[in-house]
Amino acid sequence: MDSWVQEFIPKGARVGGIFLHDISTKRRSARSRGPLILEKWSGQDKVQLHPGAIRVATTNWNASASDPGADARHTELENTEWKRFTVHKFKGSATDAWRIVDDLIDTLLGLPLPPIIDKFAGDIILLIGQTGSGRSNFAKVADESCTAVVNDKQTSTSMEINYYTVSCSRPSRSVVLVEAPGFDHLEKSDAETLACIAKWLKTFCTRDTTLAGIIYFHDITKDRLGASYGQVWLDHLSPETARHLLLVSTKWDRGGSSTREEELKSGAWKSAICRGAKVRRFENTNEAAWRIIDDLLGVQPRLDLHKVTRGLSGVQNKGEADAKMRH
Ligand SMILES: Nc1nc2c(ncn2[C@@H]2O[C@H](COP(=O)(O)OP(=O)(O)OP(=O)(O)O)[C@@H](O)[C@H]2O)c(=O)[nH]1
Ligand SMILES: [Mg+2]
Repeated sequence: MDSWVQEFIPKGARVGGIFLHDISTKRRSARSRGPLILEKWSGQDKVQLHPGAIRVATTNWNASASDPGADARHTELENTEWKRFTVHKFKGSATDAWRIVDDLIDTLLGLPLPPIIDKFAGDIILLIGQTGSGRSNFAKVADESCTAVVNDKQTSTSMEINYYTVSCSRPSRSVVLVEAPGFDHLEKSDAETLACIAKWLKTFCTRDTTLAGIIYFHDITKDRLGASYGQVWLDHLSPETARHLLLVSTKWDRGGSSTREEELKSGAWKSAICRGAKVRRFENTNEAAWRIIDDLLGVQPRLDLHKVTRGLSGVQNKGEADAKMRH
């Protein structure tokens, strides 16, 4: 089933399942747990069968015509193991078959379609960095009409991945900015954040999607650098990813200093720069935002999204290994 899904089912398709159970089977066996297995089955990260999208149908009623226990078995299973599912009796006619299929299709049509980003959606740029470093602000400055929400509070409320399509008219281009929860988040550990980015990219982007690049934001007014998995990720970047990485400092209008920028270049950012990452300042204007985006759009060939996903997933192990080395 897995390989069939891989080949024929497009990512994000709404998929339902019908589990058939022979009602003439008198003894309950592991087989009747099939719907539960179906519910847990996650085909190639593409198909997750929602309990509402599973129907159970009991079959072989003709063979059980003279068996008074068949109805009782059906009812018992319906009230116990199959409690979460809609259960039908399939008595062998085409009308019966279509009743079950139509019922399932009605449910499937009501399920929301997950957002799917493919190569036609535009170039993808990943926005990462400490919470509050100004990622939403960057998206909003690039395109005022985008859905990014700039947060002036001291606590971040962004727990999930958000993405915004931003466009610029002259010359015309549009990109998809993907904003992950920030590092150092009160509610989410950095390791969870990295795992969340990797899972999101894997689930919602098709295999042909490529990344134009990654922007790592840093608030230049911050007095101290903490140890974060973001830093571990920077230290272990592949040169291929580093070529598509911009280390962007923000909030210069609040009093940034070149000394601090130099300190970053010769310290925390050094290994990423040596591998090919570039340093930029964001001066909080629309032109500055598009200069940064255009910088990334100019780097060819595009990044393989799946290699980046693997890199992000690997950081957790490296972070833990580094922590052990320090102790
Ligand atoms: N003056 C100034 N303020 C900025 C700049 N960038 C961001 N800010 C402010 O910094 C605060 C946080 O900005 P956000 O864009 O919400 O930061 P974020 O990285 O998206 O934060 P979370 O998603 O909540 O983790 C807001 O009050 C912004 O107005 C900048 O370049 N200059
Ligand atoms: Mg934000």
